[in-house]
Amino acid sequence: MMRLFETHYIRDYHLLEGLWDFSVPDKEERHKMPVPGCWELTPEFATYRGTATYTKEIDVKEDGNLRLVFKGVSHTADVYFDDEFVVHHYNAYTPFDGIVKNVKKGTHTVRVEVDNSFSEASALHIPNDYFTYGGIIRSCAFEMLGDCYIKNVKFTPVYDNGKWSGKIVATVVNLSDSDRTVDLSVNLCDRTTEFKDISLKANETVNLEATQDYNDVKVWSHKTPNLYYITSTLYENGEAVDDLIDRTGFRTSEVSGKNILVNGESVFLKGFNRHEQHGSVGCSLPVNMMMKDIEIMLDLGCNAVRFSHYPNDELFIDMCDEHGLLVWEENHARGLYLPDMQNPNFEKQCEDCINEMIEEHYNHPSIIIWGILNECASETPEGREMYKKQYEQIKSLDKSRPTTSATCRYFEDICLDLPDIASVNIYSEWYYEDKTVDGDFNDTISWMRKSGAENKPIIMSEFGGAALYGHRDPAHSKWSEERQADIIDSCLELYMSSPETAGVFIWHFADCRVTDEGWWFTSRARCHNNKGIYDEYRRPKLAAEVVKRHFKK
Ligand code: ADA
Repeated sequence: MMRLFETHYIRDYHLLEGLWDFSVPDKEERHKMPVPGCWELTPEFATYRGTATYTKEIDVKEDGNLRLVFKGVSHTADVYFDDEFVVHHYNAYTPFDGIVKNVKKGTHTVRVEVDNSFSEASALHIPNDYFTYGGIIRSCAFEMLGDCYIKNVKFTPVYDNGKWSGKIVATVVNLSDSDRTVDLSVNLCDRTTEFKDISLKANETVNLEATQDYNDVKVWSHKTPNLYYITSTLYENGEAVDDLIDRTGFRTSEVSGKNILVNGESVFLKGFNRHEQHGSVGCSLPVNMMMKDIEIMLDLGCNAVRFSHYPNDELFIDMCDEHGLLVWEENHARGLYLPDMQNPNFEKQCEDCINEMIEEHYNHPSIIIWGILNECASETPEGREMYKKQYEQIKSLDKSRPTTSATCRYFEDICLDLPDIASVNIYSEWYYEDKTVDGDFNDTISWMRKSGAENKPIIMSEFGGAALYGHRDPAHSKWSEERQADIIDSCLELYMSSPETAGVFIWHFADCRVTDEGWWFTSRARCHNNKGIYDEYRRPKLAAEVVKRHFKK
């Protein structure tokens, strides 16, 4: 399942989910591997890190151009069609596609060479405080296209003087070697926007732009998550040849002084950091498990969620759209020091990640904040240049959402002036035993207010402590559920009542598997980050009730 709704009625579209043939180098044996899925679920590959080959036969019913779409392959993919190379992609958490022209009717083979190993070639997936799984972890499909097709339609809602309008940017592609003339209609809400007589040269891609007024619009907000379909249809000689259906909402997201505004109203963000991971299925969650996470968050009184630390499966964003959870989505980078950021592949891999994230997730009303570079080298001049470049890149792609980055470079960060929102991760009473929640908070806020975040919203983007599920101790010792509940209680009590904060994101929703090497191995019991308010199977720890008490207040 790619999305929670039909995306095409005209385009011939086939999911590639199910069992694929799977093999690893130097082993004769072939396996069947579920797609989407992580190979770590198969006992033989529970700890396998390296390359693997996935193959699947497909039946093409008519001659045409074929498009392969992958929502996530962890972490590097080389895709072949009948042994011919189609596309290379890096990053487990962003989608990509590849086109094979003039495919003949009949049986063909799709092969994906997958690699999840760590090396200099991979600047973002490194041994880290979460696990880089292996496999085709998200949905994939093939589509049959005619000569021209609709690549993307992006909608930006605008609210001005009591009226809604919107900007439409549509991308149309001519795959053929001859010039073409097509028409495009984009239907949204009560209006159809027509683009007539679009001239496409051979193999040309064009962007079309229009603004449109909309009447009788029901706004999207976390309280009223009203959604609308954007139905785009492409015509050639009067005949409908392609379509693309997406979903959006009418809402604005901005900052004003120390506040975050959704549709002009100040909102205090209450939520969790969430890794896309589950004890039973790794990083490839089926719809029911994603939905359970949403239900738990809503039950606790959350109105927001931060995707730590990478773009999520779009199915989960669809659910956030439907249930009114406000989303902070960020590019993929966690805890990188300057030498990590100086990896020759780092800048390009970040740039690709931002492009793919914004291009693909642009229309989701739930996404109200774009984030970058969690806990990276924001204390260095070289790091600052990279932060700056990434914020600029985001603004060049989308001016309709504020930006942020979560820092832990206390008293040293030199990047707080760059984003629209300043965010800080503090682990008072956990890593810093000598610091009280109060003292730590006051010092941190007054430093931020003097260092670039004078008059902008501040989000407490991470805080918490570890507890081993089921470990109860009347003495409230560290690693007990009681101690974790105490830390969460004092943090929420203070952060949620302070006029200085615009939101809180608890670290974190559920325990997650981490890399079992180096520092992660020695500091993370069970090779898990145990600061989840739930364990990796979503069993609640004592702190869940504490969160609910504060969030529902
Ligand atoms: C950091 C980081 C998280 C996690 C957390 C922790 O703040 O952003 O990914 O590693 O620390 O548990 O220490």
